[in-house]
Amino acid sequence: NSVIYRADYQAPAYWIDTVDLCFDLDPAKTRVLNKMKLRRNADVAPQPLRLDGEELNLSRVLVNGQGTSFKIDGGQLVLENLPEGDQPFELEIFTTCAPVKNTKLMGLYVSNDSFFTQCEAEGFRRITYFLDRPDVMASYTVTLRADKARYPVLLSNGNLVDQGKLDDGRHFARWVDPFRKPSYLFALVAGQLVCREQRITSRAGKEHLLQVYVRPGDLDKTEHAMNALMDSVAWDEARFGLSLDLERFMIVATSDFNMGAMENKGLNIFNTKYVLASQATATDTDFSNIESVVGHEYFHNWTGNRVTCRDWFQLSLKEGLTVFRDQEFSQDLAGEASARAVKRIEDVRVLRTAQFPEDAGPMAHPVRPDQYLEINNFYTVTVYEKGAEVVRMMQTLVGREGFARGMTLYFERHDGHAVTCDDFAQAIADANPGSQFEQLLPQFKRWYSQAGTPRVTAVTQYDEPTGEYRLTLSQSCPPTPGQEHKEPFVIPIGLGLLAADGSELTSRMHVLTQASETLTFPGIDGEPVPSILRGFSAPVILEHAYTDAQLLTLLAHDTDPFNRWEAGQRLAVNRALAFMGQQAMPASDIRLDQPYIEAMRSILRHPTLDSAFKELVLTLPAETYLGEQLQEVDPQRVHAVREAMRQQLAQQLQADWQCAFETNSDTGGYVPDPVSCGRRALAGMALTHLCLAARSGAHSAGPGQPDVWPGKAYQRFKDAANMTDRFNALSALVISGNELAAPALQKFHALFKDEPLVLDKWFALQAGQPDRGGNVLPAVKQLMNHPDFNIRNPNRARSVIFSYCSANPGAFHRPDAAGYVFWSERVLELDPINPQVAARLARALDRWKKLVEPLRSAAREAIARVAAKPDLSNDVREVVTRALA
Ligand code: DPP
Ligand code: ZN
Repeated sequence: NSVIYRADYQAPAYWIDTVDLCFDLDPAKTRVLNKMKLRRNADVAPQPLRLDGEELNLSRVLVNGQGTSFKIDGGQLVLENLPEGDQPFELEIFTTCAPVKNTKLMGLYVSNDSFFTQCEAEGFRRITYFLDRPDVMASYTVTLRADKARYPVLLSNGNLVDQGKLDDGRHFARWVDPFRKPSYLFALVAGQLVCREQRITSRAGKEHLLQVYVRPGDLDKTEHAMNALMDSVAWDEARFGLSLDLERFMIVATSDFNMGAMENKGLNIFNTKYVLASQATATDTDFSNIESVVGHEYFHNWTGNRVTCRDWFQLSLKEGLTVFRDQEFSQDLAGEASARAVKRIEDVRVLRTAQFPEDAGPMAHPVRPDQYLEINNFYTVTVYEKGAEVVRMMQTLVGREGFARGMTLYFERHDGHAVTCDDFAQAIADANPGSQFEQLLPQFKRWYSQAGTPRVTAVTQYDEPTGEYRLTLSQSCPPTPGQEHKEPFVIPIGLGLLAADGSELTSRMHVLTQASETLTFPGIDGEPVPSILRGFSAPVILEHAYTDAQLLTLLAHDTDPFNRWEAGQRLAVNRALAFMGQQAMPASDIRLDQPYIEAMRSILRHPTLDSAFKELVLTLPAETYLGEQLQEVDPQRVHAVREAMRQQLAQQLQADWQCAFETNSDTGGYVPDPVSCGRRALAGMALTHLCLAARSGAHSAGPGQPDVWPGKAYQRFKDAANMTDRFNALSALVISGNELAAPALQKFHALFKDEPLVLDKWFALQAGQPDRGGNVLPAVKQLMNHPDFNIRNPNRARSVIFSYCSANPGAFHRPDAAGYVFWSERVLELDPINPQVAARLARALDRWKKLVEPLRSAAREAIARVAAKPDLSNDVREVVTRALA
């Protein structure tokens, strides 16, 4: 239970070459016989064998068939009297475990009377004693034995080589994985499952069997996941020349899962949320998430499984790279440039609303962390999303082809091995000899070692007489825990200059490497408008004193869709900050200026822009993003200001919203393609604003007759042919606080009471609704008493508790501190059940030091209350200790 440091890495003292596992599956007492062939690692000084184990009952240990002495030390099984010399030896370990008692959902557990496993990062040690570390790669043979009626389907990694009947109604299946793998990629599944199958022939001419396993009754919701899987196989072959290396590739869905999904070799296990979809039960967002996650896990087969991590500090080696790959996959599937841009904007929004705060808070860590207490706490937006941005910058610097060459070299060098982030960057550099990237590699790698979000400040100067335009770019990076001083980063900065009329004068990619650099553009006729950090070419905060006029020009004309959207966001941020500065002004007095309103109107009315893009531009920056722009945050004030701005947009653009709704509300037969998704999103947004406008009452008799909209929304809610339209209509009623929200919610529950993923939405919508006089917390407490609530199910816990504590700042940060008390109680309640989920929840107060008083003191007190509990998990202890440091 102490801190682990990256610098302490040592190669394992033993290698495990083969593992033969035999399971007698029983919920209360599963017996595991583990026969391994081991040998000493000749490169390491002789030492006892120490095998990891957790919550196991050990009954027998044999070395080469003979009993042996052993001891248990700190949970580890320690063997001192092993055969001398380099000869391989056989080790046989017999243990039992209790899957039904496993509420942590790590190792072997039971969900809906089926068995599942989750071994990443360190769950395999909860199944048997092992060298549970990713650099120990072994060949696995797995035999599963279980009651045939209760567990008709028995799955593990690789190929099914044998199966048959046993006595007493039991049966068995034997699986052999043709690839060596680390223990974290082991998986087994046993239960009553059905599957959708698809046979495919790859580009390389090989036959493969693809299967998606779900509970009986869910088969009609697997088509989209299967399509995504087929698209993934084809994409990785086409884009990177990486083929499926298995005869059989399986996905299995479970409703009890800590993460989104897991890339176990040949046997991906998924949260049902990222598999099951039908137009009646899943939204467009669900469909698109399924595509990304199916792609993500499939792409891990190469980036993660064939080449894996040497140690867990290298997690971003596989995660950053694989997120980058799934982002590229989704962009390529989206097709058109405008749809790609929408995906890019969505990805950046996630980075800025979730990763930037992490990088500025107590849990800030480099993409390749240097230390951890609990590795589960480092499956973070920094390792994943910022890690993906680091890979993206590499591609930007060496070009798409240069990057593909680098990937090829990476696999040539490291296939079948456990390697480091340095190895990856080196392969990209070596595949591009003489490139700027190769020269800058040591400096570039600071992206792996330095935490914190760099700030790039741009200052411009225009010399009218000579026509010379100068752009000075300076970088700095604030201190983060344990890293006071930062060296300059390599920052690719996409640049463009627009003339005052919006036409593009020039564009280029500049690579900023110094603390400060000045670029000179000669012969510019009239002061241009700079478009900086196009495409969000680096994960930095860009500071530039844009004037409103410049932002309006960029919003109207920039050829770079990202910066076009960004200009709209900056206009909104500037206004929100100004309103927040006027402490005395009640939010109800907030009035948006006409130039801004007109700019939003012209986007909304634009004849050629995609609906999806319009929806992004018209969406105000998130409350957390606004909060990050402030020195000191009053989340309720932020909420009130943002809501007031939205109310203004609703009222001032009423006719335009109506037009947007009417032109986008009928998308015909349901297809989740980018164009129709965009239209549904904009229609939904329009409906919300129309219901908000109706709330004001001021226009109730006017020609637009806004008061008819809640009724229309209710009708649409009832008649909708797909979940996206239905849920958007329901949300419009809930968000606008209309009296029809209550009957609609009731009806929604009745319609979908047997659909757990839809019920999650129902819970989340209520826990995340805008606060009206402190009504949300009591509602959340009531939801927790609802018969459908179950804190042990992570999806359900997240839908209620996280939707309130992490996603509803205006309702959570109550001056009476009742939100914080609720939070601390839930963290403490969840910790003994499922420490990973508890630790995620614990992070809801990461940014407490930024809060205004009395919130700050109240939050600190709540964190201290959690920290005071003596037997906290490492997971929660690490989070709260860092928060208080
Ligand atoms: N399941 C997680 C992911 O795929 C951990 N590998 O990212
Ligand atoms: Zn992953």
